[in-house]
Amino acid sequence: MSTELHHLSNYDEQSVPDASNMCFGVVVAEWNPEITGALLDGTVRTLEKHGAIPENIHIKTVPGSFELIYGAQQMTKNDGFDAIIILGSVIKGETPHFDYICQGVTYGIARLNASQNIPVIYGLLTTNNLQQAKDRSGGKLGNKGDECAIDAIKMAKF
Ligand code: RBF
Repeated sequence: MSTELHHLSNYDEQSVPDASNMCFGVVVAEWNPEITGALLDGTVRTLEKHGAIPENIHIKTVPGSFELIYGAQQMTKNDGFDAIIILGSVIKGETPHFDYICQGVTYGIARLNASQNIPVIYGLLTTNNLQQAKDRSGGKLGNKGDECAIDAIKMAKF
């Protein structure tokens, strides 16, 4: 669920499996680095909080959110990963690019989930402005990166 009131870092810790034997791939977009860096911090911190060891968290960057599809697809070829997380931030501008990029990434990641054997967790912030992105990357609504880490652990266990 993603509503304005949903706090992204609140979850039931008891419901989260132990991640100490799990291996994760994380693909991060370089656009809006202040936001995606904060998403990555939240993701790594939360994976480690639940037992993941740093050597088992493999991070790659891609130029922009559209490239998250290719980055994630390449990671699905690695049998060693239990889950993959994509992290990006698309902020609405004055051209229709926002809609095209958001739809493209959403469709691309959905396709990977339906066609590959590794869950790909969707950590794409799609916001109308920078403040909304800050609110969801460690601000007043928590950190989408925390949520993605929890979802990745749960889906790895699934
Ligand atoms: N990538 C992002 O991750 N976030 C953005 O907000 C974003 N805005 C873009 C706006 C325009 C007008 C263009 C042309 C690209 C934008 N991109 C953005 C980059 C896009 O995801 C991709 O890296 C490039 O289009 C190259 O394939």
